[in-house]
Amino acid sequence: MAGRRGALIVLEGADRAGKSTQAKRLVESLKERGYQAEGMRFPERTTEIGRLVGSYLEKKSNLEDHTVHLLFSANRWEQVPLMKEKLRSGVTLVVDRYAFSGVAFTSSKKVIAEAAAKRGDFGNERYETSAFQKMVQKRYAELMEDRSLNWQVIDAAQSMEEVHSAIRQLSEDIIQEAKDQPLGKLWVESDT
Ligand code: ADP
Ligand code: FDM
Ligand code: MG
Repeated sequence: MAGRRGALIVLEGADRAGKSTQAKRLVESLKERGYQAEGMRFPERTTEIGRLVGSYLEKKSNLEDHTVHLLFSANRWEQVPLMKEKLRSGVTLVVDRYAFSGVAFTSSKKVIAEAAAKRGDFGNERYETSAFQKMVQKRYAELMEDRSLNWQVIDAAQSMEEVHSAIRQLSEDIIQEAKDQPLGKLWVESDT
């Protein structure tokens, strides 16, 4: 049956940009406006794979870099059947981080390992150092050069309300646009 699928809306950005706050508000306001919408996050720490990732992020365990990259990836793939089912049934998914975090964070590791180790932390989890976050931001900027990905950039330095209304407007537009598009092009075999 053609049409009426939900949109896949992914929020990406450096730590503390406001992604989790905005994802929650977006789901609430879309629902108030009569859309079917649900939130998701990655890593999804409640699955078996997610618990391994969570423990790594909390520095309770150490994992080899390729291994943890693939666990982040597996943690997304294990949700794909559910995501497709929801999108097909008309639910718009608001996702707090996705594969772009996978690329931006893993590819920052090689470059930054030494510099980051010398600097003070600004959070408790792995990757929460200013040097690392700076590198991640640079990687996001490089990823956004690929125009086919349909990125929309929102200035996260604005007030919560301003950011929210910008995201909501863009989301309503994309929900209309996505409605009649096939799901096929959202996932390809080469996705990380
Ligand atoms: P992220 O999920 O990107 O790491 P959060 O949504 O957890 O970011 O927000 C990080 C912190 O910044 C929280 O304390 C939140 O209340 C605050 N915050 C979020 N958005 C804004 C904003 N636009 N202006 C000021 N503070 C914000
Ligand atoms: N992260 C997240 C990765 O390194 N790779 C990934 O594929 C994903 C989805 O995990 F530091 C990192 C990004 C961030 C951490 O933190 C998750 P939050 O606060 O739960 O977003
Ligand atoms: Mg968050």
